[in-house]
Amino acid sequence: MRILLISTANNAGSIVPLPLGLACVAAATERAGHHVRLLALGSDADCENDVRKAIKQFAPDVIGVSVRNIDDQNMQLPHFLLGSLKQVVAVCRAASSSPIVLGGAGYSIFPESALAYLGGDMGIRGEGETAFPALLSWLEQGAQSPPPPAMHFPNGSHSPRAFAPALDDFLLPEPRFWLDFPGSTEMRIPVQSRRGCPLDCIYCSTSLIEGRPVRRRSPESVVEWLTTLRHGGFRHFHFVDNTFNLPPSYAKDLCRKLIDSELGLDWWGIIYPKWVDAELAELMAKAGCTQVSLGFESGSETMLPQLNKRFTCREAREISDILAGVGIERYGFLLLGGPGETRETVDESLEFADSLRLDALKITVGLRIYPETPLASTALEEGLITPEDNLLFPHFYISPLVRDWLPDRIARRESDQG
Ligand code: B12
Repeated sequence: MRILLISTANNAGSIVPLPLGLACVAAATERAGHHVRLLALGSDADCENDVRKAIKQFAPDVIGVSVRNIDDQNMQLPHFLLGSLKQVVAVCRAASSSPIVLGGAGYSIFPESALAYLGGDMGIRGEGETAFPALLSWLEQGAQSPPPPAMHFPNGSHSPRAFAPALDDFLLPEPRFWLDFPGSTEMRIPVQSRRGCPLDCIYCSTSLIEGRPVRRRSPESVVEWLTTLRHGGFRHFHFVDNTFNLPPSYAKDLCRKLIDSELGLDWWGIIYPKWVDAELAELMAKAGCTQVSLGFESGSETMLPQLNKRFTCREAREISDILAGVGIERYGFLLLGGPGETRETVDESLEFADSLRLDALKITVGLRIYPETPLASTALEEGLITPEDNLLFPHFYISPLVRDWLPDRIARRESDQG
């Protein structure tokens, strides 16, 4: 079959990520014997014309659309990002009668409401490498048998999800794929070594996207892939794993193999402030880690358990110091306004974050409410949302004890700091 896969870019954050997820789906679809064309739309380009042109030239039998970001999670000035994607789907619909399939991280959080809002014919929740080729065979055979796993339909019916237990069988994009993106050799190429997160922070949507158990690629295959990319001219990488340091034995093994490979890489990873000892930090630095996102989110002993964080302020501080000690830059994150937040806990968090002498600190006020999370239940109990609310459209939690004060407090702090 002829398969057109579309990704969109947007200016929701300071970094515009390269479409790793869709590239993985494209590789699996080609391997299954289909003819694939990938259309990565830019944020300022004339997207609708690009879509019309691609459909006219390629005449796809199926169109897959990747839905990554729903919104920018900014309570003060929320940007809902699906309006332009809805338009892209409408253009596909007008230019082609082929089925339109939705998938992606954002889609997987809201499989029903995103399908309804965007107007796709069907969606796949979660990873697409097995599910999308299975869907294509099902369509080729006339869609007579029960649908393959992870599918959602506009009438609300869906088939159960399935997660691959290990990731080595899934292909990764080759260097030539990234070379098509202007400036990509200077950008951070996304790398993924693990999927899934068992940690259950009260607000987080990751388990809806990737499931809870940590599923891995072998460190050997990650290093093999990075070697190919290095030889293809790429040096800068971003490990997009939810928690680079989980499990720590895997993280150490991966770092050791990276060190042995002598690739001279420079990479960024996301660290949960627990399970990092001096040995891991040193291995990370030697393996090329120059920056980490350090997601402590709060610096208050009262708030950490409220957010279901499994570390203490002391542990977060020790890890921050260990990382600084080996020369890794630390980008810290505070997420303020969660259940139970008070002026005192906010002040504790700000003081804590300042005392870490981070290289950068991002403060978010108000927590984006995702479905099926403990935060959504709390918001419901407290009357902040109702069961009828469609959470696809951004709703935020902010503790009633700081609601009238916190946004100004943080705005003032940020303007004071220039
Ligand atoms: C790493 C990451 C980042 C990194 C990206 C680094 C990089 N160079 O790529 C950084 C830190 C820059 C970042 C920034 C932001 N991020 Co972010 N990010 C992630 C994270 C943790 C992983 C994404 C990833 O690369 N996954 C790996 C790939 C392989 O998986 P995938 O893309 O999901 O693709 C698979 C499936 O979804 C599916 N699939 C994908 N496309 C398609 C298409 C079809 C047709 C099918 C069938 C299947 C399919 O198959 C793929 C392979 O299995 C996710 C959370 C998560 N666990 O998914 C959040 C996430 C995507 N980010 C999110 C957000 C909000 C943002 C920001 C807006 C935050 C901000 N305010 O700045 C910015 C936006 C940046 C931008 N302009 O787009 C949200 C999106 C939801 C929402 N509310 O919109 C997520 C889901 C986190 C969350 N809150 O739950 N992010």
